[in-house]
Amino acid sequence: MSMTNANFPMDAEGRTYHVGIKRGELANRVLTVGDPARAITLARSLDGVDLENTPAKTIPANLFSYASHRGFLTITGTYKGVPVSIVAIGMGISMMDFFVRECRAVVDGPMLIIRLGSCGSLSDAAVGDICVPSGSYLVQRNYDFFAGDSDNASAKPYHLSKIFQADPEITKTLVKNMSAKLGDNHVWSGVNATADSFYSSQGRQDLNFVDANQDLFTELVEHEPNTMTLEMETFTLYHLAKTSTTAPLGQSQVSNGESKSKNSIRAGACMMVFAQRKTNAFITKEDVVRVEPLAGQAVFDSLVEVQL
Ligand code: DUR
Repeated sequence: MSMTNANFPMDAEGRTYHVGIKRGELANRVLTVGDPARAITLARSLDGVDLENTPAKTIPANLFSYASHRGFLTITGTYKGVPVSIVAIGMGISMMDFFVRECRAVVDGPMLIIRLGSCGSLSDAAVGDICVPSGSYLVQRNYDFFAGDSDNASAKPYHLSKIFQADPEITKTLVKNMSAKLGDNHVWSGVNATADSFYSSQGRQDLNFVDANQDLFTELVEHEPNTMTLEMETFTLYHLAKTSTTAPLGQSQVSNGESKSKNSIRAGACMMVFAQRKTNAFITKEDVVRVEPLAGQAVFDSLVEVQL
């Protein structure tokens, strides 16, 4: 595929460089996940799917879908009559950045984006429970600390950012709808920490590397006592929602000398606890199969309930 415009590459059809979608293929309301298999499972809850004749792991034939060459999968249909998309993005803050920016570029008007992911739990939330973070900060390896120079005596091995907030209405709606599907005692509120590694910056011990992360959990709780979850994407979603402008594509956000205050993206997130970091328990396949579709329906219910 040949691209034009090095600043924001698109092909002749108007497809973005990595997610590969073009105008008209994505709804204003988007559920994003990591795993493409999860996207396909959740697509079974969309309108008009012939469940009997659609084998598991197969994208329902009545829905639009596009798999990009960089591993993004987009599925678009309707839920309770309202247009929605599901986008699987893989893992990590870079993939979230590709997804949010490229989707924003091909959709007109305001957008609602909700992530349904998995996480490690630092609170009492058990494997299979759902956490709905009202905010997220970033845990970033301080690369300079590991340079081996002598001038890092006072530096910390991990940077902890400020907290960026989810959209409060989306968070509230998610908690309500998750509780309806899974029961109040399986739904948790608090703050998420997004890490730039599954390993070092999530406090996992790996003797093959110098990670200086033995005290990381204590530092996270000192930074934010409500720290509940660790994962790898949500901070970037909340951060980009907060910095989204209302300027149409190609128009400067500061065209009149003032930055626009109203954001065009409102975001929320929820995650299934896969790893209980205090007890070291890990989720079973049966629990994933049970929780995933219910959590997906709660997200779709929230996406269509909140006004654009
Ligand atoms: N994840 C974590 N940490 C965990 C469990 C799940 O980062 O302990 C999420 C984020 C990432 C993927 O997308 O799952 C890594 O397995």
